[in-house]
Amino acid sequence: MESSEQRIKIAVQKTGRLTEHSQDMLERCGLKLTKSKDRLFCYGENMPIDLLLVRDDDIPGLVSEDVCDLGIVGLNVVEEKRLELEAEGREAMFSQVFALDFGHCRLSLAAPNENDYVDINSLENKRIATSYVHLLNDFLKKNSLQAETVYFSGAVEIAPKLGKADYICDLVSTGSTLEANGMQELDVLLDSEAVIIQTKAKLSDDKQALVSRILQRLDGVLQVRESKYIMLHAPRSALAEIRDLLPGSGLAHVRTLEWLMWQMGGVGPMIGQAHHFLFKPKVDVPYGKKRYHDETNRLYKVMNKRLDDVAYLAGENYSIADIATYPWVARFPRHQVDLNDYPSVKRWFDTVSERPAVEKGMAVPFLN
Ligand code: PRT
Ligand code: ZN
Repeated sequence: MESSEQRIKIAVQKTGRLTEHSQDMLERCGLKLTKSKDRLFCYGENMPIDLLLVRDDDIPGLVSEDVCDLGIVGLNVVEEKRLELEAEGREAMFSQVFALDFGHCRLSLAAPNENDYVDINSLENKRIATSYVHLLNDFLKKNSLQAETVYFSGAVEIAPKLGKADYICDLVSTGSTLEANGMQELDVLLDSEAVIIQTKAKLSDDKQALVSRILQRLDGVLQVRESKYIMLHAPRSALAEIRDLLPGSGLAHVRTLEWLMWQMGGVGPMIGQAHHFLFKPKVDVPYGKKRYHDETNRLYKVMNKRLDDVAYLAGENYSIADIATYPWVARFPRHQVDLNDYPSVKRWFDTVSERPAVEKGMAVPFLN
């Protein structure tokens, strides 16, 4: 049997936002895991690799102190630890290997909706609540700003309400926590996602070979994920553009999916029925005509209201939600809607119609 020194130890979050993804990625690398009874470890059954299940904040330290060889943790935590060690005059004994494309969030400055923030200079002499003291101080120092950092270990968003701070500096992903607390995001200090870090301590040749193998497999898992986009029959060169159409995280992601689902559950099926009853029907069914014509108009009302406020369905950017909805709206004569009754839909329709790719797509002959 191998001694525990020959096994690779990877520190991963015990319970939290990164837990499931971290284990999932390692399992995709072919690692079969069993949890220990005390739930502090996962043993690799088919490879000499074990997971140490810990609080995310402890991960950079465990890797730095060579208790673990690798760690999976948010870049926000890694950078905070690196700056903390630096402040103590110590070097971080870990290096960041690569990003893992999950756990996306950003460390942002935010304030209650009524604020007089213009730019970062507005922070001068203000109080800022955060759990990320080192990252915030580093940002202030780099911008030659004087401000008071107020440490909060959690629930940073309530600091202004408690009168403890003017601004906050906290992680944001969808933005809904800020919204629910009547706050707005002002500036981004750091874009973060889960990363894998490796100890700087020298490993035995066997261990280093194993570490290299696992890193190589992780990289492979990431590439397979990318190739899923390519399976949409899109060339690799179009990847970035496709990602913009279906944003991978944050509020834009949620809104895009919401409006795409709205198209799939409402526009497609209901307007499809309207066409069935209204356009060259084989049998005249007044009930069906009225039911689906009314429903179509209701959907147009929803769409018009949305487009009163934003340029495109998902927000300020063109997305897959517009691409999915546009061809239905383009058949407005078939479902007997006058676009002039819905001015914002008309404005959106005209804008989208002018896109060269849309023109090209709509020029493909339509056969019914
Ligand atoms: O117990 P332990 O210390 O391990 O867990 P934890 O509570 O410190 O961490 P956890 O599980 O909340 O987050 C782990 C890591 O996930 C973080 O270090 C980030 O790298 C990443 N991550 C991604 C996030 C978020 N998104 C996130 N939205 N971490 C925290 N949040 C919080 C944020 O602090 C705020 O309170 O969620 C709220 C905002 O979310 P939205 O979606 O409303 O904007
Ligand atoms: Zn934590």
